[in-house]
Amino acid sequence: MVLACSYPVANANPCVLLRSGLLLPMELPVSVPTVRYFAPAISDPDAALAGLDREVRWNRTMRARATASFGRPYNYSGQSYPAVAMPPTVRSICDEVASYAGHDFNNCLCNLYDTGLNTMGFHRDSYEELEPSSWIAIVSIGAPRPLVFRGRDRALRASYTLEHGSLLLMDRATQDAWEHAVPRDPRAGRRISLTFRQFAVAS
Ligand SMILES: O=C(O)CCC(=O)C(=O)O
Repeated sequence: MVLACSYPVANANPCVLLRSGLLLPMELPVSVPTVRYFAPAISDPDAALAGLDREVRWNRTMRARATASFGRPYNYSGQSYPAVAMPPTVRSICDEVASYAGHDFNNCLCNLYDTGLNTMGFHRDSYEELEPSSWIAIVSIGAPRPLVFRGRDRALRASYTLEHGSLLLMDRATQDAWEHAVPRDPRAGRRISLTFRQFAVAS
């Protein structure tokens, strides 16, 4: 069973840690999610946190965590979020992420995890309305939290600790083969994630 994957430098020498303690290079036939992890990625994550705290008004309808959506309208988890222009901090993070992804994004869903008791359950992100070759980008600000992936057969697991100022890119193949979640972690502190998506223009 895969316990963790690590990308010490983005895309370089990725390896997986097996329960036996063996660290295997990725060239061996072990299945891991097709993600790219960059840490650090955001130039000033402390300033980003202060900016988000000033500029974001949180929707607290959901029990698991607070949310906010910017950019084009978005229907998410039973909620309809109207079009709202990206505030300056979100816009500037979006521009930084675009330089990693190689394309712009037209929606950002922000999640506020006040404590480690706030979670996101296992799910797959839909590409139905997204540009098929676009990335889904997760920026993390604040306390580190693991993002756990589980394969369709539920046997394979992989986990990435998302650090303050990090960026994780997922593609369509990731969503086809894996579910992901942010599990409960009572020791974790406050965290904000920003998930950027590129919706197809006509959608
Ligand atoms: O908060 C996170 O890092 C997870 C975000 C996520 O899974 C999503 O927006 O689909």
